[in-house]
Parts: sequence; structure tokens; C-alpha cells
Amino acid sequence: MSTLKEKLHKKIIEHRPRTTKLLKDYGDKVIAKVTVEQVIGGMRGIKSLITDISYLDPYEGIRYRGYTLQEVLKKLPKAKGAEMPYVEGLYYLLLTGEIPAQNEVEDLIIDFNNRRIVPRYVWDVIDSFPSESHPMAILSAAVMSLERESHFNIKYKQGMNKKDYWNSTYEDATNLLAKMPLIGAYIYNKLYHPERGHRYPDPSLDFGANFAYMMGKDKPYDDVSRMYFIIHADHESGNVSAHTGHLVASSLSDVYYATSAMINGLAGPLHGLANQEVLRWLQGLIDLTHGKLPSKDELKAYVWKTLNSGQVIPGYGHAVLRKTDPRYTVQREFCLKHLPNDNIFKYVDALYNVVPDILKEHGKAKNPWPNVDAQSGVVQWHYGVTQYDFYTVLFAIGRSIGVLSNIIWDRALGYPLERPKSITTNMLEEMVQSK
Ligand code: FAM
Repeated sequence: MSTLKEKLHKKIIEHRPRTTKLLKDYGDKVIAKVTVEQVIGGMRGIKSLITDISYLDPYEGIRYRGYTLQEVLKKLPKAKGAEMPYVEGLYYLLLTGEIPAQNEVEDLIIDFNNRRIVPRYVWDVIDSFPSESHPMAILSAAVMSLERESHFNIKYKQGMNKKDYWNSTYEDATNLLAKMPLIGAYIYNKLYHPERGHRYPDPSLDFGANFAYMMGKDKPYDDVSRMYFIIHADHESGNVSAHTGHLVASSLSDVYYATSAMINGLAGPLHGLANQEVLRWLQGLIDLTHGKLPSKDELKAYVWKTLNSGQVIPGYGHAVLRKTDPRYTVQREFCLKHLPNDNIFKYVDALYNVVPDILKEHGKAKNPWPNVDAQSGVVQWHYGVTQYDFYTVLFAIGRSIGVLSNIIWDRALGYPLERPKSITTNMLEEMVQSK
């Protein structure tokens, strides 16, 4: 058993009594109330999910196992000369709650490299898609095609004890995660660089560096990839992608079904696809001003025109956050350091000074500040990934790290099939009118 798996097993054994005690001694304790607005309005803020992988504070932003993004980027082991940490180190942290040592991450990199060979039939599934298909639809199908490889399914049919569900789920999750960069890069090359063909991974490189290599991108795109996958890894359990993965897996569907479902949820323009929508929206502004940085009044007019046409400003607002998204700030700092004079960065920077006040004046958005998607496309575009339909595939590769870590722990702690109760409108009317 690998050091990560041994440490994970130890953590699971330590944690299980806490969950048992909460259920046994406090199972009937009331911890929250539910309002009509929450039932009709998408369950905003209802404390009804539990995860230890990450927590999202509305005013502070995301913490991975208690660490802020700045702390994660500082503390996790890095490759020699790299600015951003190994992605494999984040998987170790999310699963164990511990910052791994350099040698522990280096062992995990080798373990990932031994798991990442993708069967030929997956390439055939990807190649069978017409080239105008959306990359997220292709990614979802490619992950689904791997379902036959599930260890969990084989063990389940053999009558596996539920205490061991976590073990084969870990194997499936780690096998799939190791393959995600290859599948993503293959889809990119198939759609946008068919002349390049498939680049096989370099055995000496880590998750992020290999993705850059297979995408045909030079430094610092290896660090761009590490940063991108790390900051998109998890955002607690209630967002559509993380919750979908958790929900589908709660029926004991294996991680391939659950990750494909996660990808489908992430593909919504109000969620992961917003990073593509930001670039599309910006393109309209750039075309309008012929690439010349617009005046503040021109920016305001463009923002109001979007709002008055009943559309949202992509990259702004958030269902939980009530401040600028720290994931935006990490990318902004990268841009200030590496591409301060990038034209699109200047547009994004100028919008940052205009959009929040307009959204406050517009008076609808509870959070007028930018989220992760307002800044993510700028970096990709600068390094030549200008096909913004592909951006959410990058998001999905990163989000797989958190969703798969959650699913392993869901099975380890025996979280059951998820089944909230629904009511009818009549019942809701009777409930409120009778009170
Ligand atoms: N532009 C215009 N209107 C907005 C807005 C924005 N950026 N953000 C929220 N609103 C509106 C929202 O549409 C709603 O209007 P209606 O009452 O007419 O439906 C009203 O403000 C109240 O919404 P809210 O409670 O503030 O936000 P929600 O929790 O309902 O929705 C988001 C959160 C993220 C879906 C919403 O802010 C939005 O649509 N943002 C633009 C799309 C985007 O950037 N999504 C990516 C989010 C990111 F974190 C991610 O998941 N990757």
C-alpha cells in the first residue's frame, strides 16, 4: 500500500468514531431552519452537507483542510525552480489533511505516472465526436467510457464489506485523476491542433508539467497549469459540480459515473462555463473598441447594456462569497507578475474598477465582486490557449481533485444515499398560511 494510502487509512480509522458519536449522541439535534425562499430559491445557505476537504467562508474565501490558498501555494512541495506546487501534493493534503514532505509527493508522482496510461478505446470515443462538439461533452463521454475499468464495481459484485468501500474507491479515483491531464490534452489537440497528433506524457514530469508538455506549451505554462488545477480543485460541497459528484456517488455509482455527472454540472454557464462566457463577453467589448482600451464611460455603457438586456455579467457574483474571490486574486497576482502589459488583462483590470459599483447600483446581485472566472481566461489566452470553449475542461481537471477526494471520504465514513424530501406547492401554501 502506498504511503498516501496507508496514511489515508489511518486518518479514516481515527475519524470514524467522530461521525458515529455525532449520529449516536446528537442525531436529533436541530442545527438550522429552512425558509420558503430557500426551498424555492435553490437551497442557498441550508447547512445540510458535511465535508472536511474544504470550507468556504463568505468573507474569507476557500480553505483546503484549513489552509488558505496563499498558505497552500506556499507550503506544498514544488519542483526545482517552480513557482507553483505539485498538484499531486494537493491531492495528498485533501485526502490526509497533512502537508506532504517532498519525498512523499515525489513517490506520489511516480504512483500517478504508473496509473495514467489511457486505453485506446478512450481515444476512439474522443475521435468519434464531430469537431464542432463542445469539449465538455467530449470530456464527459471520455470519462464515462472508462467506467468498465472500475475496481469498485468488481469488488462490489464479489460482496465487498462496506468498511472497505473507500479502498477500491481510492484506486478508481486515483486511476482516473492520473488520466485527466492526458484526456484533456488529447481533446485540445484533436479539436484545435489536429496536425500535432497525440503527445505521449513525459515520464519525468509531474501532473501540471506534463499537461503543459502535452498541450505543446513552454514554461511558465507548467506553473500556469499547476496554479489553475490547484485553485479550481474544490469549493466545499454545495456547488453544482461538487454536489453532483457527491450525490451520484451516494448511490454507489462508481467515480467514473460520478465524475462524468460532475463535468455535466460544471458545463453550465452560471457555473464552470462562466470562464468561457467571460472571454466571449470581453471579445464583444474588444471588437466594439477595436482593441483600444475603452474609457470608463464606454465600460460602464457596455456593462449596463448587458444588464439591461437581462443578461448576467459573467465572472461576477457568487452564491456564497460576499467579497472578491481569493481564486481571482491568486490569478491577478500571477498576471501582475508575468503579464502586466497584456491587453486583455488591462480590460479585466479596468472592469474590476467598474463592475462592482454598477452591480451595487443595479441592486440585484448579493455579491457584486469578481469570482474565479473573471480572471482565469486572461492567463490562458496570454499563453496561446485562445479557444475559450476549452477553458471549462481545465476547470474540470482541477475540480476532479476535490470531487474525487470527497467521494473517497464519503465512502470511508459511510455517508448514505442522499435523499432530501420534496413537498408540493399546495403543501407549502398550507404550511405557511396555517402558521
Ligand atoms: N450579473 C447580473 N446579475 C447577477 C449577477 C451578475 N454577475 N449575479 C447575480 N445576479 C442576479 C441574479 O441573476 C439574480 O437575479 P434574479 O433575481 O433576476 O434571478 C439576483 O442577482 C440575485 O442573485 P444572487 O443571489 O446574488 O446570486 P445567485 O446565488 O442566485 O447566483 C451566480 C450566483 C454565480 C450564479 C450569479 O452571481 C451569476 O449568475 N454570476 C454570473 C455567472 C458567473 O460568473 N458564474 C460563475 C460562478 C463561479 F463561482 C463558478 O461557479 N465558477
